[in-house]
Amino acid sequence: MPEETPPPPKPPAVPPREPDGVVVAERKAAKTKPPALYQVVMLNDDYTPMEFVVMVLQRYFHRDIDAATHIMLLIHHEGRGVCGVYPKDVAATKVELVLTAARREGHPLQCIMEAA
Ligand code: TYC
Repeated sequence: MPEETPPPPKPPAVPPREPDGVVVAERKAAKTKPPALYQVVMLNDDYTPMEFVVMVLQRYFHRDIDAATHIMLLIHHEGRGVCGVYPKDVAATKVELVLTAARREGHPLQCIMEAA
């Protein structure tokens, strides 16, 4: 019975070479996508002081006093408002920071993130 011949070895994965020895680098299309964005939304309640919400918007969302007051009043009247839009991990960190600060002061402020 004839012996089976093993399959030929695979060629090594090296970049293609021109006859003159020049290595040809192929440009691949970038596989990275822009990060998914999330909006951080603050909800109204009847107990958290307006001044605290304005402070949160200034400290964690880098709003000046006028913008922070505007957003706070919008939340107060509409029930919710967008504080900012960020990549997922940044949005999650901001929610955590806001909730930690609110609980530390004994406020029931609610802050969530939603796909933008
Ligand atoms: N409604 C609150 C009050 O009258 C103020 C407030 C604004 C609370 C925005 C939460 O996300 C909020 N003291």
